[in-house]
Amino acid sequence: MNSIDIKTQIFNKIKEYEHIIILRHQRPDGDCIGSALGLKALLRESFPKKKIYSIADDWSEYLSFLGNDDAEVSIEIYKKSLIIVLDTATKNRISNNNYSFGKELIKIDHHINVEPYGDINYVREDMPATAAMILDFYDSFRDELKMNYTAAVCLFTGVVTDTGRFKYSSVNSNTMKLAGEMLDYGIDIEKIYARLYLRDESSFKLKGYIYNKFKSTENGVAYMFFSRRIQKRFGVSASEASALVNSLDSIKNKLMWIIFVEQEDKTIRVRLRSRFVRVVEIAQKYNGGGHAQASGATVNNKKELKALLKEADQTLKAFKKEHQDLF
Ligand SMILES: [Mn+2]
Repeated sequence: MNSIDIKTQIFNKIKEYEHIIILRHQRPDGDCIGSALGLKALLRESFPKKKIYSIADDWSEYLSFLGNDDAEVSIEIYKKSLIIVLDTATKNRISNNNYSFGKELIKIDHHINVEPYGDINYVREDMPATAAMILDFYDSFRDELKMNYTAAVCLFTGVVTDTGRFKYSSVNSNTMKLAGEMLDYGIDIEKIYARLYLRDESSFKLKGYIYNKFKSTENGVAYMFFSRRIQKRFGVSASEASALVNSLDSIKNKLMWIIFVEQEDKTIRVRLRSRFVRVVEIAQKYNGGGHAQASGATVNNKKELKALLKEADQTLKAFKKEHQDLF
């Protein structure tokens, strides 16, 4: 089915239901909360009589400027609701265990479609952000949908965070045009960026440590391991340490960069990023997945960490051989 047909199908479902519950993934990022609260605001503005909720088990404090989730509702409500799950590749990552009580479920996502768990699955791997998909959805039905300030802040934030501020090749003119249009709703870019990109001093000290201490494999995978001890020494949480993955994103000849963060339970969370070369297949082998060039994984010990690193190195070696024009 082409995308306009799926979008029409989704829009018809939205019109049909009185209750709509919007869900997202665990450990939410800017695109996740931005697209969820953005869609909620868009639908509430457009259909004031409908009951539209966003309900989740966890939250990210730095994104609280986007608004709030709603309180949990009864299972009776779930049973008559349309559930829309955003930005979530697999069922087990949905930040709400009640999703299965919904009457129908729509998956809207831009991660690699390993698990089409919805009654309707609208998955666009070519889109840089779920928020960009919501903006495009709005664009398709703009005669009937009403944008407002809250939705604009949320959707703009979703696009900005998942595109690294419009930096990745999946950004196209439509992404830019629609994100740009959000400025007409009075959003303040300087404030949004201050919320998103200012870091505590401790993060900068740790960044300095990364610049000094990162290592490289033979074929140019830059990487860093953060033990619990280092996290304590710099006074940063595991998620703050993970957020520093892109500190390694602009080193010549290092087309892949990886941050390993030891968790409290001793497992090691892995964030893989790259220019040009795919990393998702590596992540999939280590309990992970995501996007072609931005993925997450988990390894259980140092031995698995080394195996993953070796695989990344070999992938990069093969890639470099085939694409000498890029160097
Ligand atoms: Mn996303």
